[in-house]
Amino acid sequence: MTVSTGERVQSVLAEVIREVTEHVTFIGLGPEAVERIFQCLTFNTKGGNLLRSRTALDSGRILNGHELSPAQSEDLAVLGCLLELLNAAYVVWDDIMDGSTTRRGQPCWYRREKVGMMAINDACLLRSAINVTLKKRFRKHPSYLELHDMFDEACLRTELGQHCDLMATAKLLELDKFSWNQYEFITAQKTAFYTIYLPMAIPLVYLGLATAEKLDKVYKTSMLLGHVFQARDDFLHVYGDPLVTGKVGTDIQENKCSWLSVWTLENCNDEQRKVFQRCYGSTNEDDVLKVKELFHDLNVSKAFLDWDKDMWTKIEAAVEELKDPALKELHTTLLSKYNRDPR
Ligand code: GPP
Ligand code: MG
Ligand code: MG
Ligand code: MG
Repeated sequence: MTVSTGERVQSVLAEVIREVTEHVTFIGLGPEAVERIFQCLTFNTKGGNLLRSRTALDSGRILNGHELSPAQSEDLAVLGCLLELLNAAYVVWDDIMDGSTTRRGQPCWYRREKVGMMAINDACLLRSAINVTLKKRFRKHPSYLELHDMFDEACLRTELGQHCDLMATAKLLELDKFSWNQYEFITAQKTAFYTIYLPMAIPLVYLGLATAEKLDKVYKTSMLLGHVFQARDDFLHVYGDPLVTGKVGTDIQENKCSWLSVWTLENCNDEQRKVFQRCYGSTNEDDVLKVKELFHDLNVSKAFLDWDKDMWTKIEAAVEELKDPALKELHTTLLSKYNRDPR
């Protein structure tokens, strides 16, 4: 019976979670506290699409000429799971910061009974679980230090992106400072680095195949795809069906520097700008409706879908230009994991 990448990652994730709970038991945590950590690790890594971990394992296979030893395959699945733990930590924190209510069709972790603000520490633990596993599994591996550095760098980048994202929420970044440059910085740091770049760069480093040139090529295409990935997320916050996305959007209320807000500010007339300035970033339902009406009047959704199509063509062209056959296949496989159509 063949096991799909998703199934493989899922079973390795269960093993990683078991090892982490074993480690905290060894430190001296009591059974109730250990059980609570187990619940937190399990709940917050469940129900997603495992895109990052599946990509890490598939990328490793492609880069190694479709042949991985059982140990390599296990290691790459573990490294993929560490990306899921990183994502889980950031999503738990992000939902608190964004005042979100649901995630993957369920109440956000911090909104669950007997969790509340304990979720902040839970997210710290989700992130620490990465280091526990790295040390346990990779301490003797030649790439250990570099892998450690990559996770550290990803944390810094993501937190810097989130910092700029939250500057808008806190209204420390005025609407007249919203720009495509600002938006591109946010998407590159808060999303592209850990979501797109790491799942391809980590297997390169783990397999000892990374060169500055290869990493640079992967970085450039990752920034493009990560930008589209985040822009689609912004689009779906307003135009997506929560039953499909699993989350109710709060970008308008939270004054986000999103694709839709930057485009609107660039394309509205003076009257419309006044409405936008008055209503954007407000939790009042009428204000939110006025912003949505404005999006409708400006046909923002069409502008977005046209932009998305153009970007996709640009990304395919960038992939086509890659000379290294393994890197090209790596990217083609990655693109096939994303829908051409964002809706
Ligand atoms: C996604 O932003 C970005 C993250 C999950 C990174 C969070 C970083 C921290 C340092 C906490 P988003 O708010 O657009 O995602 P979503 O729409 O899924 O809430
Ligand atoms: Mg956010
Ligand atoms: Mg959010
Ligand atoms: Mg979002």
